[in-house]
Amino acid sequence: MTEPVSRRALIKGGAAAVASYAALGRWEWALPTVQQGEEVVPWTDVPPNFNPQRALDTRALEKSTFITPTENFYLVQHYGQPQVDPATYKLKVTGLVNRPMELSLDELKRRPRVELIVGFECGGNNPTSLNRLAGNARWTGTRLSALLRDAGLQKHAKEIVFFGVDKGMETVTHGRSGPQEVEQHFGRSLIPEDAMQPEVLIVWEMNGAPLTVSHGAPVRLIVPGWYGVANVKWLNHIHVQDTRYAGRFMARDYVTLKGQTVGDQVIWNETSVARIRVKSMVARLTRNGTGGGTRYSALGFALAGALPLRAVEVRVDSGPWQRAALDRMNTAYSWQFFTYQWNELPAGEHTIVSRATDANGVVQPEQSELELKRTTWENNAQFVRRFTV
Ligand SMILES: Nc1nc2c(c(=O)[nH]1)N[C@H]1C(S)=C(S)[C@@H](COP(=O)(O)O)O[C@H]1N2
Ligand SMILES: [Mo]
Repeated sequence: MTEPVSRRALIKGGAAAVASYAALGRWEWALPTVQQGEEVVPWTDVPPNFNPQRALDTRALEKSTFITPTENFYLVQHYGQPQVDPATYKLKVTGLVNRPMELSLDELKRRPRVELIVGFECGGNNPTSLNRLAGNARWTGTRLSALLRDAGLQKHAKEIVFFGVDKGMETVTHGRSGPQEVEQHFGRSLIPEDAMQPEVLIVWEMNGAPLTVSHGAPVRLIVPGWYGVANVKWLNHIHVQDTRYAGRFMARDYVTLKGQTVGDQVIWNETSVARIRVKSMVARLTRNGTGGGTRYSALGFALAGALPLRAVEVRVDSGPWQRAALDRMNTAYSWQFFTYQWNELPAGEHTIVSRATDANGVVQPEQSELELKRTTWENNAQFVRRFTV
């Protein structure tokens, strides 16, 4: 049996990985584009009116790259996209810190610069949207851990809350006080242990250019290994407190309801969407040649949170699971590209599916294994694709 990967090992891996990326300097490594003589086999499971605008979309994928171009990176925001003036922008650090801070964009940019390729998906990504709410980009910024060290977390600090500039009116009903109408900013929180991981970044660049308004300009948080909701855009306030933050996006929205069987009992657990659950999908299928000499090639991506991947396997029709090859351009927090090639395939309708296994041995489940999960968040089910040859 395999030992669970320890947090300690992850911290060390994380720090080393962050350092070595900078040295590599080969970010825009293009995905193996469709080779000469190779043609894309279209999926037959794409709804006819499907809008292929975003991200790792099935039809757009032939042109996709390991790094998702910024204009193709999916977008999610709950209160619209605020315009923030970079000249007057300030990042505030308040609450249980010894030295409260207020940093201008220039002051932030003078801090040690770190680049990291990070892939993530929306916690609401699922097969009905063809799992297209995922992307992989190169982010440039500075470490949150160093900033929090400079601010000096007090001993009784238990929660770091990250607020965006964007806000909306929310009706909050708790206990007997009745509905309360209040204006709230987009907010998400991390416990100090998670916030102090070396790979968590406050970023101002995406793919080598200043963040666009839609992706959080001038500054956003990137929490590698977590679902997209953790990556607070338009970040302008970090508040440290001694109690759990239970704002909408931690405790009323982005909450997974899932039954867990414990002995002969089912515990209905409600948990905040947090670390990415191991997942993969086949995104592109191509063929080369004709007749008996045809060669098929499947390409897909996997996400395993902050954990390394142990394996990705691919299955065609009801055949055996076969090991896919992981791409050498993958890095610790990027999405993980995989390929699988084979020859024989009779004319007709077929299916192809992949399943990833993380370093702890957790295997991506089949949809039927997620029966006790009643909310659509965190759908990491194996995604069966259909095609005809
Ligand atoms: N301030 C703010 N940050 C936010 C959100 C938001 O609504 N407001 N949406 C979150 C969600 S749910 C996701 S999936 C990611 C999407 O990031 P992207 O639009 O850059 O892809 O941003 C997260 N950060
Ligand atoms: Mo999301």
